[in-house]
Amino acid sequence: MIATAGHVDHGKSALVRALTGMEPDRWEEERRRGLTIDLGFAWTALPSGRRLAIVDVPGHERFIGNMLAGIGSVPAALVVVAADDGWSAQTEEHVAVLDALGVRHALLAVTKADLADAAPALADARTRLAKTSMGEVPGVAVSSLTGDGVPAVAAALETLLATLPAPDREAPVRLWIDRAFTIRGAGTVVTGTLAAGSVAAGDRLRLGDRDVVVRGVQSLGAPVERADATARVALNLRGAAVDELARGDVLLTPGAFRSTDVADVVLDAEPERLPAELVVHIGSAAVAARLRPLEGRALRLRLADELPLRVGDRLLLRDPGARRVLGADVRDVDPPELRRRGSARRRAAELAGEDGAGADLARRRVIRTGDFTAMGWPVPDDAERIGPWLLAPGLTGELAGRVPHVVARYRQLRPLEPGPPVDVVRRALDLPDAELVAAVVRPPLALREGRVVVAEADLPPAVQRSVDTIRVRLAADPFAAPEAGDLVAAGLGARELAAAVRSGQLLRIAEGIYLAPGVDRVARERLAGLPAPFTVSQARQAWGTTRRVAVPLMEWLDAHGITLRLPDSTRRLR
Ligand SMILES: Nc1nc2c(ncn2[C@@H]2O[C@H](COP(=O)(O)OP(=O)(O)OP(=O)(O)O)[C@@H](O)[C@H]2O)c(=O)[nH]1
Ligand SMILES: [Mg+2]
Repeated sequence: MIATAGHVDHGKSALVRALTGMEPDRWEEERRRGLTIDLGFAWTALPSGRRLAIVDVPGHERFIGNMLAGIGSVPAALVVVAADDGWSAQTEEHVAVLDALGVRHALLAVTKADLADAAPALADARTRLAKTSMGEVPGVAVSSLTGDGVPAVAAALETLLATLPAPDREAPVRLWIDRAFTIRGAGTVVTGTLAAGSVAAGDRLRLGDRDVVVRGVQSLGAPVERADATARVALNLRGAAVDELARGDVLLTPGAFRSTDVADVVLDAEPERLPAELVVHIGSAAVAARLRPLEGRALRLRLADELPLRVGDRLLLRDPGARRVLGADVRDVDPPELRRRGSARRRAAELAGEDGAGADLARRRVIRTGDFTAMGWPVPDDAERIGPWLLAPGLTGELAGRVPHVVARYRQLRPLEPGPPVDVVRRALDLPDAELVAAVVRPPLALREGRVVVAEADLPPAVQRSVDTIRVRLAADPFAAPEAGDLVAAGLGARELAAAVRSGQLLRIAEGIYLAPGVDRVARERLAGLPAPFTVSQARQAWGTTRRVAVPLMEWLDAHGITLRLPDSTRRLR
């Protein structure tokens, strides 16, 4: 694929006609006025059999918007200069656009060689082009009127196409629509330049907030099963009416892109003076944006409409008033807010950094892998993956190191509980998903019954069985602490009981009195039903237990600040 560029009336359309035999000026008005207004599309087979599609753009300054929409996804340019007129205003403007877009492949055609000596225009244009992203560009003199030089242009195009980098056909599709129309019997059809990926009938694509289905694909005027980049494609769509579609809309591989209305970019060169607003061009889209200069070449763009931008995208920023264009690279499509003093400068320094995906992931700490790749980042080799999550390298180790402190602090504040609930730990570590907590809990900590507990003493099976039996009984009757004889009979000596307490399964109220963790809540609930103050005896009755348990439990509740002992030894809840 190639797109024309050049000043009005310099013979772009005539050359396209001479090369392809097709009429790029589709509109009656264009043909009547001899002026291209909108984009034209033509194609041909070159002598080698290789097929070439051409997007023909208008040269008139009034139609620069159409020119930008046509050039947006095309990797190479056919720069046209008329021998009798030479380098002109829109040659300059179009070449500035190509330069800002970073187009690296181009052919220069000096037309109307039948009217004037082409050599001076050729030499001058090549010198000027050499200073742009296109560098040393081959040049051919041609007359579309006589046909002289047309085969040389075709041969030069052949050579140029052979040097284009191979497009990534595995890439997700982002097809910028340049036309939408209906065909009787087929329905809605859109066209665009497929710069990467491939499209086939039956594909489901995303259009704004809905899905559409590709019913059929055409490329270069003929139906195809599948079109691979780079290609001109026409897609017959199900799920969208033509009046809901316009140039600048975009069809996307579902889930592969995220839309954003803010992006941090880096300009090619430090700008002298920037307007407060300009127009952002990408693909066939043009969206107004407000600028926030950060520092140096870094800017933040706030878009009037969302665009499915990716890191690494090339943007053309246009100041329509000054007829000036700037090229910019997208460096972040989900940038952090800049609230603190000096944060704009720090951000600019981050954006200038070259370490890309790794640095970005380090800043984000944790993100869904799909969201990270949808922003355009490759997954760094050393990133950690947990389920759908991507973690910055080394983060799990750092978090695992923090968990013991979180648990210790929680147990200090709530000594009656075996350990913090998982969600408490999740929040303390600022993680988005409880699943991630499990990955950073390391021995002697363990997850038990939705909490992070100290599991240093995983009990021997026989002891665990005895403890389980006691816990079952305590679940039925929370204040029925086992008798000393029962404990001995169950094989639970001082060592085993201490281990059960450490593992968070039993609570030691006093010498020989063991209850289940959480008993403090039940005890308090029952006491809340008593008129205050109450006696130990009333508490004992409320708990349905004996003095052997009630007296030490009452003191334990005093000691843990749940009850308050009054001078006459009655209590009330704190
Ligand atoms: N003598 C001569 N005339 C040419 C040649 N190429 C184009 N023309 C004439 O120049 C005029 C403009 O040609 P177009 O091909 O329409 O120019 P364009 O660059 O497409 O113009 P816009 O699309 O409006 O920017 C027409 O009248 C053509 O017939 C050529 O090689 N020799
Ligand atoms: Mg034209």
